[in-house]
Amino acid sequence: LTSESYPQVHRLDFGQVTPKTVDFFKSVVGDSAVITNEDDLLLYNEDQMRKYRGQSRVCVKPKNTQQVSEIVKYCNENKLALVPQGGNTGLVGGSVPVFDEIVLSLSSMDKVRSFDSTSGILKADAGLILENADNFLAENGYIFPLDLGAKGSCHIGGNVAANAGGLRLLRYGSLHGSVLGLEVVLPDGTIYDSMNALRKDNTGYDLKQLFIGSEGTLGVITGVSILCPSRPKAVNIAFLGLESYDAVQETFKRAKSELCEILSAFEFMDRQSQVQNKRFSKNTHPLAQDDPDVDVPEYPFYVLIETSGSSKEHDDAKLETFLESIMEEGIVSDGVVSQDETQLKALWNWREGISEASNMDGGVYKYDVSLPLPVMYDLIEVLRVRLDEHGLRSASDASKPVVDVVGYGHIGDGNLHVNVIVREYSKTVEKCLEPFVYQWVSDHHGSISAEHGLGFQKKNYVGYSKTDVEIALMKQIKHKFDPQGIMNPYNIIRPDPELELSE
Ligand code: FAD
Ligand code: 2HG
Ligand code: ZN
Repeated sequence: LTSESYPQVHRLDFGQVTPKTVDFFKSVVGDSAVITNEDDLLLYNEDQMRKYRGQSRVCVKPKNTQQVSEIVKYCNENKLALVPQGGNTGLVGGSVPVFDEIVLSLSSMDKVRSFDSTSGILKADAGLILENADNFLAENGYIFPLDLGAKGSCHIGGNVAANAGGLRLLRYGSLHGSVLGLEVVLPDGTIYDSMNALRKDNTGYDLKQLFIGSEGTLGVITGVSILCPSRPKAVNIAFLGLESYDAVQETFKRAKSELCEILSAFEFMDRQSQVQNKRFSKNTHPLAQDDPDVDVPEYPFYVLIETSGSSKEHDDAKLETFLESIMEEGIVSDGVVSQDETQLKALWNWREGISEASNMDGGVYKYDVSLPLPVMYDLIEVLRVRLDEHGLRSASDASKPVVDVVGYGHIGDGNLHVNVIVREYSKTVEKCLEPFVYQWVSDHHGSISAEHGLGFQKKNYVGYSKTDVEIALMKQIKHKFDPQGIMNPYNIIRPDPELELSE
């Protein structure tokens, strides 16, 4: 079997799903939790960018860890490949099958297991939707230490599997710090359980860390135990317009020193990202509220700063002093500050909407990179020039495949999102971008994946960010956990030579 979508990749030697397989799954999870209808399967076969599509013939939705274990054990014994799937919001083609891998969806495991309101430790099923987790915590005066635009669909288990970064990382750090324990079904069906959630436990290797960011290749995460901070009582947002990327960097430096402990997010967006957002949004641009004739003001860069603290008067005064000083000094040209909860949400929605707006013209090539701040935005400019030199880019000429390149991201984390908006996916554009982007990032001492992972998209390019020694160790770990290679087999790294994919 050769996938229609990926003619250069060949199916590895796994077993086929048969009526017997389906019967076994039904005997474990019940008839209604096994999906075999082609139309219904599309939801699980295709990613949300409509860029990656597999041909799975079965999706199984276990309701508890024991059922996951029985399913996975059976798959291992019969050498059947499978893809663990959360909310299917991943952006690197890792959450959907490449060929006919079985989809193991965690969506029926969505309960809070326990919450300790003294320590702030939440224990929950992996399939709990991030927004539901955060709403539950809000009722208890706590906050989930991760937030991202896909919160309404993504699962906390998917977040852990992807080691998602998101909008709160600047304040609360990465999941490698806040996840205290995991429950994972290993590829042979064994249940690994470290849900006891101790903040301190130096008894040997910290095994749970291996699963954070493993993208479904080492096991199925079924439970998450996570340390949640108290919910800040006072939150403010300032949305600013700036004349240059240098001014963005200077504002970040000043925000760190002058807002200090109340700074909780620092996001940047270029003008092209705002134009794209405006094309698909009914809302007025945050800095065009007084002039409805203006779609997007002329500033080349925009910044969203969030402060979070415990005292509104204190935070308001601090933010005001900071904004006055950077505006008086001409570092920032324009800005608004949220006046209430509704405005605050609207400003975040504006920032979070860029990802989806970039995919509204027909397709998008997304690159998610870490780079030293001084050269970060150069990548966007270099790509625009490159696409122009190849005659591929025009916002107005529909015969050109590329509409534009937009840049935005988590400046506070050194993380740039490059979205190359296309009218349709095309090999010509892809070849112009890859491996050029990865080489450029490597030459500038960055990482080819800051927060979205490698998935299927970048599995062949890991060498641009990891050494041979690191890759060899990763392969050994994969082999140790999953000797048959059944778990998400076409993701993250190429398998060992005897399983090598042909180019
Ligand atoms: P999926 O997409 O279903 O899966 C992601 C990967 O994890 C796959 O490899 C899958 O096999 C594996 N997986 C899923 N669940 C499990 C499990 N239980 N056990 C083992 N493996 C599993 N990412 C960021 O880092 N920061 C952002 O700010 C951000 N914003 C986003 C905004 C939008 C609008 C969208 C669409 C995506 C965004 N993402 C962001 C991408 C991000 O990785 C995901 O949204 C999220 O973390 C994935 O969770 P999910 O449940 O949808 O996982
Ligand atoms: C964000 O920060 C997400 O909005 C998505 O990580 C980025 O779509 C993207 O490229
Ligand atoms: Zn991001």
